[in-house]
Amino acid sequence: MTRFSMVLVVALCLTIFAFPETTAQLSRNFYSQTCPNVEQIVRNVVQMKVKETFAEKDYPDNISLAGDGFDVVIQAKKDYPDNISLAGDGCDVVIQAKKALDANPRCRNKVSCADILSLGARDVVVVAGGPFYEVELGRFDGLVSTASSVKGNLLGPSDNVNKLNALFMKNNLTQEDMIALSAAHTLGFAHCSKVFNKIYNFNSTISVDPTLNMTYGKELQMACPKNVDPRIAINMDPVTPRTFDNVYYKNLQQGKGLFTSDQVLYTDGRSRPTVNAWAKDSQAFNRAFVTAMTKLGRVGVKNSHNGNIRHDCGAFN
Ligand SMILES: *[C@@H]1O[C@H](CO)[C@@H](O)[C@H](O)[C@H]1NC(C)=O
Ligand SMILES: *[C@@H]1O[C@H](CO)[C@@H](O)[C@H](O)[C@H]1NC(C)=O
Ligand SMILES: *[C@@H]1O[C@H](CO)[C@@H](O)[C@H](O)[C@H]1NC(C)=O
Ligand SMILES: *[C@@H]1O[C@H](CO)[C@@H](O)[C@H](O)[C@H]1NC(C)=O
Ligand SMILES: *[C@H]1O[C@H](CO)[C@@H](O)[C@H](O)[C@H]1NC(C)=O
Repeated sequence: MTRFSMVLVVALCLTIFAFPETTAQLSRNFYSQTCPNVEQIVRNVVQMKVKETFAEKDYPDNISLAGDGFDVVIQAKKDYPDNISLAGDGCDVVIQAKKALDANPRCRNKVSCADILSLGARDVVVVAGGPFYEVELGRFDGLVSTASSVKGNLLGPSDNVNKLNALFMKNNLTQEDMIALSAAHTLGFAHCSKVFNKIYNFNSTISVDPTLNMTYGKELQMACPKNVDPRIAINMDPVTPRTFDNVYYKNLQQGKGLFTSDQVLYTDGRSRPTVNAWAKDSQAFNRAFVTAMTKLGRVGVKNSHNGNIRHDCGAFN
C-alpha cells in the first residue's frame, strides 16, 4: 500500500505484532540502558524512507498500495491484495529499522518490532509536519499472528460511525480518539477499488454518494477509471497529501472524504461537532491526536510472558 502514511495503520500493524491481553510496563526510557540510541536509529531510517519515497519521479501514479486505506508506510509495488502487501512490503520500514538496530551490538535483539513500529509512526507524523510526542516503550512482540485473530479488529472503508465507535470502544478508545486517529488519512494512499462504490453508479437504483463533493468525485473518476490497474494508488488527502495537518477535517466539511468511513464523521451528527472544532483549531487536533496515539499504544501490550523480541520482524523466532 503505501509508503508514507503510517499512522492508523499502526492500529493494524500493532495487531500483527502485539495482540491484546495484559498490559506490560511501558515507559519512555525503557531502552535507556540497553539501547540508548534507539530513537535516533529508527528516526534515521524513517527519514530516509520518506525522502526516497518523495524523490521518486513517478510519484504517486506508479506506487501501488496495500491495506484497506488504513495504510502504512511502504513499498508495495505489486502485491496488491491487502493481506499480502501488509505481510510483505507493508512493514518494510520496520524491517529496515530492525536491521539498523541489530547492526549496533548494544541494541542487537533488544528492541521489539512493536516498539519500532510505534516510534516509526511518530517519526512519520513529525517528518510530515505533525506534532512530536514521546512514545511509551517496552512492548514485546506477539507470538501469534493469524488472519482470523485480527479479523474483528480491522475497519473497512464503508464503515459507519456505529461500527467505528464499537471497534474503538472495544479497545478502550473513545469517539474522540477515533475521530483523531482517522486523521491519519491526512497522509498516504489507497487503492481505487476502495472507492468504486462511492464514485460509480454501479446499480441503477443507487446514485453516486450524495455526500461526495462532485468536483472531487469527477477527479476521483479520472484517477480511477472503471478498468483501472488495481495497483494504482490515490492520495487520501487530495489537498495536502504530504502534510500531517487538520486539512483532513476541512476536506470532510467540503465533501472530500475519500472513504465513506471518513465522510461519515461529518455526516453523522454525533461526530460532526468534533470535526468542525478540529477543522478550526489545529492545536486542539494535535493535542487530541497525541492523546489518542498514546492510548492506542497501550492497547494489547505484550510482556515477556506472552511475547518476545523478534529477531526478524517478519517472522517468528
Ligand atoms: C490472503 O487472503 C486470501 C483470501 O482471503 C488467501 O487465500 C491467501 O492465502 C491470503 N494470503 C496470505 C499471504 O495470507
Ligand atoms: C480496557 O480497559 C480495561 C479496564 O482497565 C482492561 O481490563 C482491558 O484489558 C482493556 N482492554 C484493552 C483491549 O486494552
Ligand atoms: C447492487 O444492488 C444489489 C441489490 O440491491 C446489492 O446486493 C449490491 O451490493 C449492489 N452493488 C453495489 C456495487 O452497490
Ligand atoms: C467542492 O469542492 C470545490 C472545489 O474544491 C469547492 O470549491 C466547493 O466549495 C466544494 N463544495 C462544497 C459543497 O463544499
Ligand atoms: C512504475 O512502473 C514503471 C512501468 O511499469 C516501472 O518501470 C517503474 O519502475 C515503476 N516505479 C515504481 C516506483 O514502482
